[in-house]
Amino acid sequence: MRAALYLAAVATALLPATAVAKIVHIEIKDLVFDPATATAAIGDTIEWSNGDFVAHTATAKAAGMDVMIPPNKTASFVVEHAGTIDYFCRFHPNMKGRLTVEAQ
Ligand SMILES: [Cu+2]
Repeated sequence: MRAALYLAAVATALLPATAVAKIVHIEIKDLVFDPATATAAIGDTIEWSNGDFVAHTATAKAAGMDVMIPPNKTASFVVEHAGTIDYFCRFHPNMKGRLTVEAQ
């Protein structure tokens, strides 16, 4: 029991507070990403919820991200690099979004 408590304490101490990844939610409704611009940190999960009856994608203008989001489903992507990701929907190119990924 004592050993278990010790290990738990060590594990907690080894995790920097900033390492707690979060989920950034983006809704899709009526062919719009909402919010259109979002900020995340490296390691965070971006989660798109598609409220439309048609499929969408979150596709980076540059390479590195191409997420299919079926109708009435949720899809996610873990951001692993700092920088700006401009993305759009391959099926509806007027749908645009931007992710700003901060180093920490
Ligand atoms: Cu679309």
